[in-house]
Amino acid sequence: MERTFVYLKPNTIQRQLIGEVISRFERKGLKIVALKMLKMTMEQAEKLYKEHKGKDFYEPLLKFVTSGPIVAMILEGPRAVEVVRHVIGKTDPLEANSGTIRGEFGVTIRKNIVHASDSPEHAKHEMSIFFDTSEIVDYKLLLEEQF
Ligand code: FUP
Repeated sequence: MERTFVYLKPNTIQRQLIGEVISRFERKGLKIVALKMLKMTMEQAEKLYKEHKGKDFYEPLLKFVTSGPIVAMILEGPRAVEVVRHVIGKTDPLEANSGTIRGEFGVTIRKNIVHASDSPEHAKHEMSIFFDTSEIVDYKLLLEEQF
């Protein structure tokens, strides 16, 4: 089993798409093991996006992600990192396949609906920015073996 970090961006909350997006992860068979709404601090945003520091989109990106509430979660499942990246689609909603979350609901690259870790190593680091280990719930889904 693998875990990955996901958050719904401020425009997703403003567009009232929280349920719509989360239901896609549930329907895929991923298990939610941590979930909360929060306002990302500038410190959290800087840690999360440190590899983009200096790029032209860095400052507007930080301003956007700290502009309003987000919904952060940890999803668990077999190959969860890759599965979630597949479900959300490519970074630019124009390139994301229809059927993916970004392909269905996104328009611009900055406001691309949702973030998900791109490797198990990044997932561990990103989870630690937003969650204390005591906030992660260990439980079984009765239907887990169906996936
Ligand atoms: P992803 O891993 O798919 O979220 O994509 P990246 O790590 O490449 O980019 C992180 C975030 O920066 C994206 F979600 C949106 C934003 N971004 C821009 O605003 N402009 C760009 O040209 C590239 C990325």
